[in-house]
Amino acid sequence: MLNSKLLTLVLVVQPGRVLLGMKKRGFGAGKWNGFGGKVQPGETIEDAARRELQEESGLTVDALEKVGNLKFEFVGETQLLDVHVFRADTYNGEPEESEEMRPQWFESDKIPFNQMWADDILWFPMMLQKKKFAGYFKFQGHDVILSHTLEEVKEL
Ligand code: 6U4
Repeated sequence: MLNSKLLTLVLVVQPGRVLLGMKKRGFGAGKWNGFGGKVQPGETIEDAARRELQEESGLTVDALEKVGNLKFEFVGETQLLDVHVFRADTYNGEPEESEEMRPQWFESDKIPFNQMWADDILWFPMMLQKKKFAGYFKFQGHDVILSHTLEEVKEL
């Protein structure tokens, strides 16, 4: 049995554009990604998503919509990542660079998938269309997907 680590990922979406952050350190450094991190003891997953978004981008949000659940296995590692993906369509404040992330808006048809996690190009279209999805990805290293499943779901 693999034990799993709960993580959050928030995509801030505006008409025609998406906010991503360049990860400056830690897991996934050098990639553009949504904002998120580990759920802490005593915190709900949604609270963690709000906290990480605020810490990494400076933005606060009222409503977060649950859009996806992605599980990642890395060959040779015993811990599975269980990533809960949220979408925010409204936000307060202005994006600000943090120690961890450098935020930047991207037009929805110019998302830099070649500098993102390899799974993102597969589920971003569903996220942008407000479809809910669940997926499982088996990675070799950080760049190669050996196998995966991904499906649209009614409930998360
Ligand atoms: P700290 O404690 O800040 O050093 P760190 O090791 O940097 O933690 P953290 O907490 O930023 O990791 O969490 C990793 C982030 O990357 C989470 O938001 C989930 C996200 N993530 C992990 N694998 C991903 C993948 N394959 N595709 C994706 N996001 C992923 O889009």
